[in-house]
Amino acid sequence: MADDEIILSELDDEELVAQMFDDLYDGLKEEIEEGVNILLERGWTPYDILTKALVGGMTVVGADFRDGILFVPEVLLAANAMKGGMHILKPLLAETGAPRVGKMVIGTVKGDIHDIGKNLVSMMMEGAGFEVVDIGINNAVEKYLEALETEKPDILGMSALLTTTMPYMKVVIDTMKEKGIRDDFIVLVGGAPLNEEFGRAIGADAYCRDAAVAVETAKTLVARKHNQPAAH
Ligand code: B12
Repeated sequence: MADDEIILSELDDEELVAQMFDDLYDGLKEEIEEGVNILLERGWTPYDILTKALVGGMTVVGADFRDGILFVPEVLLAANAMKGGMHILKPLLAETGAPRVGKMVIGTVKGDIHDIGKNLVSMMMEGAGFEVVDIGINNAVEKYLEALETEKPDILGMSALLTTTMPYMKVVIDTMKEKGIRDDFIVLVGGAPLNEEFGRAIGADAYCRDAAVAVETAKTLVARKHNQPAAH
């Protein structure tokens, strides 16, 4: 091993990102953290590292999981390595010092434990100046309602990665309607199996395909909400 050990800092940017894809695939958390730090030292923006090195690598993992080449334990290791990298980037992304533009409560729906995408959205929203309250994974409707009541956010964000859990978003929205509070909040939904049509069908304000779109959509809808005369 010692002879052919790869020294990450000796690779050029392109080779390093390719190596990080491999390391993410192999679930090597320390190597991913080292790679992230090297790219930061080389002047890469946190956003580029996140999207080009980490999310890019996770896409490869996702494809092989889908095709039955990787299994849950390996994907868990990859997810853990990804989180190590995200942990370094989080404070840097949130560092923009932008004035608070709004508040969001975000959580993954009941029955679903996928949280990487949700965490990424949280990080990017914080970086754009939003205050984010993350209520975690596997949230029943009561948890969402409780958070809306205590936190009084502008936005509710829901994440689902499984076709079996995405219908639960409608349960949450329908319950909000029953309680007469649906229109008090902007509801954004996301997750790989969703699409715009689904978002419309369940009564969300918008489906966002990635974290960058989530930030843009949130800004637009919050500005619109604040410019509206108060509801009577
Ligand atoms: C990592 C992973 C896991 C990890 C999760 C670790 C973790 N802490 O999150 C583990 C191994 C635990 C796991 C478990 C399972 N998984 Co899984 N998993 C994945 C995988 C490979 C990657 C997901 C990911 O993190 N992507 C990277 C992030 C950045 O992307 P993202 O989540 O899509 O998020 C972006 C957007 O969607 C959007 N977004 C996301 N959420 C939100 C929310 C809001 C409000 C907004 C605005 C935007 C937004 O912005 C994000 C950032 O850009 C996907 C494959 C895939 N292609 O998605 C399968 C996948 C989702 N899993 C799948 C399956 C089947 C499972 C299991 C049932 C496997 C099993 N047999 O046990 C279990 C289910 C456990 C459960 N009850 O939840 C299937 C789902 C199939 C389906 N159609 O339902 C997939 C698609 C793989 C496949 N093709 O078979 N999984």
